[in-house]
Amino acid sequence: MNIKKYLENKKNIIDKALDEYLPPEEKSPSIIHKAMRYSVFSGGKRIRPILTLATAELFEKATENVIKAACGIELIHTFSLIHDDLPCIDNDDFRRGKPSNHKVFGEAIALLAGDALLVSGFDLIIKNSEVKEVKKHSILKLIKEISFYIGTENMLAGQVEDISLNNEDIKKEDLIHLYMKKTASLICLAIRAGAVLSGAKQKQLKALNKYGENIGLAFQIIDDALDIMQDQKRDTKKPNYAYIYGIKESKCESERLIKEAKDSLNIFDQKAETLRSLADYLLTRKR
Ligand code: GRG
Repeated sequence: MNIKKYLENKKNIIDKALDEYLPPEEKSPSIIHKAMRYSVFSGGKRIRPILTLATAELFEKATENVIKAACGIELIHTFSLIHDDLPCIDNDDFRRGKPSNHKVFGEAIALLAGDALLVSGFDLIIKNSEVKEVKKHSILKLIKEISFYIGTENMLAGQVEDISLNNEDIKKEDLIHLYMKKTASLICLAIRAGAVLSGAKQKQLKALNKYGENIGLAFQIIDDALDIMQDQKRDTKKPNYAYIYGIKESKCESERLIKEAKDSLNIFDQKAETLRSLADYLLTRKR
């Protein structure tokens, strides 16, 4: 399959839907809607919502069945990036090569824009219950999962570890633990969302979870390698796999994880070809 075309096509669908779901900039209070839209439309790859759509396709479900939940997850992702860049956390002036939200709107509005995106993310997921074919109990299950995957046992825990640990004294197992929480959690959740809303069985959910954990971990290791290769001014104290173990080892480890991710899809046979291609694409991405 032509994965580049697939990604482009899905990204267009997601961008259009996000534009429709988010309040217009002019709507009062205009400044917050401007700040939300600034970060949502500043060049994100939409990997997470694409994974939700691709997982629904695995179960032969239409995009309409999951698009609101997929976009909700992208809003939650955007919220986490805005807060991550704040001076009190990572203090990053740039995101995706553009001034970060607080550099454009100031810290207070950036903080509130993040909060608003988190709330809007949940709101969109709840609105996914308006789709007739989707069972109401699967929406409840998904909301429960989201609170778990982004909460203090997962993504939030990862962020706490990220600001508490540094390259000098971190053990490999702790670094992997941090990445599972900080990055793999939300990626896993995006896949689970597609599966839960499509009525996946326990065995299928388990296999997809394994796929999600492995691509999520590989995603962060690749992200670290890209950071080392592309950002000379990065913070060298911040936990980074490629900084500690080198680019070659990062490549080997991410390839191993992607293979493991694809192997966990064996129960789906040929139906999982898109998810396998998406996993392979992560190894070749340049941003
Ligand atoms: C979840 C309640 C709650 C709080 C969030 C701030 C925070 C706590 C977490 C931040 C976690 C974080 C920034 C993880 C980094 C993950 C990562 C590799 C992001 C980049 O993902 P891409 O490349 O981004 O998919 P694009 O730019 O394509 O959207």
